[in-house]
Amino acid sequence: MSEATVHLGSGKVRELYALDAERLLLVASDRISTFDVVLPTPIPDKGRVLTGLSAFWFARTRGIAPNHLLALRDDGRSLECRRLEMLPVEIVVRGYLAGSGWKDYTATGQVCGHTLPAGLREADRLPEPIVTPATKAETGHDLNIGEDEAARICGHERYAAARDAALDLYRFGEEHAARRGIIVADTKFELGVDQEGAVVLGDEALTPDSSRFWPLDGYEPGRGQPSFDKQFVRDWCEETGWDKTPPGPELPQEVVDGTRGRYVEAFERLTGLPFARYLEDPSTVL
Ligand code: Q0N
Repeated sequence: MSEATVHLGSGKVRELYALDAERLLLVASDRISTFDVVLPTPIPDKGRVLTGLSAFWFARTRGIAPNHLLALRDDGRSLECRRLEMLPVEIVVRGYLAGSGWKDYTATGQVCGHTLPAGLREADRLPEPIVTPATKAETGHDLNIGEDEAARICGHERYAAARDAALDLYRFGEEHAARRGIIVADTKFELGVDQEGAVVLGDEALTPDSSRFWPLDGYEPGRGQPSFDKQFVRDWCEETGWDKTPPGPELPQEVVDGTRGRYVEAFERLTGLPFARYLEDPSTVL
């Protein structure tokens, strides 16, 4: 990495640096988290898979919404990005009934203020995708809020632009992925505002870390679906009897290898490119 690169912060699995007044560097590590805990064992190339997928989507969705991508670095795990003023809410789009959405629906028939038809089963596809904004709570956990509250926080016009962009991006990604055997059950977008006041897509987009990916093969509503990428890790962690508080367990080699294979498979299915070609020349995804 270059000269005066200032570290701005760490996410669970990514690092953020300032390059200059206008540009940031987002670096994806090979760390993996499960049940909200970062495990001590990395998954080789996971950061490259996520960065390559984000860059792929950014390049293909420019016409749907502008995004912060300036350059994909030759290391395959770093994105140079435009600095934005980030909106203080995350935009979650859900096309299927899973996770907290399914929980809320069973209790109230609603998901974050959206009334849904009666009789839906766990993992069912929704009649239309819905937007369920969230804020970062003090604990670092996401707190679901209504769209009305998100509009008050962001400003009504900015929120409407962010919501419309998020819905269009999800519809594009979900359709593309389904044709390649992956269900994008839901996904989280982070958007910001640029110097000209335009609402711009930031962060990562439509990756397995920011989304729920399910294999289309074997999809069966009425039960929880296996995670496309993390199921081996979750299953193995459950078998060990780990109580899901830090520190997490070291993963055995077969779980590391199986999980790396799933990330690479997601990359190859979605991009249509051999991952080996990405490693030789990351710009092949652009
Ligand atoms: C920004 N976050 C939260 C890396 C990701 N383009 C941007 N301009 C200004 N700020 C941000 C971005 C972006 N993307 C986004 N923090 C600052 C997500 N981070 C968490 C840490 O890991």
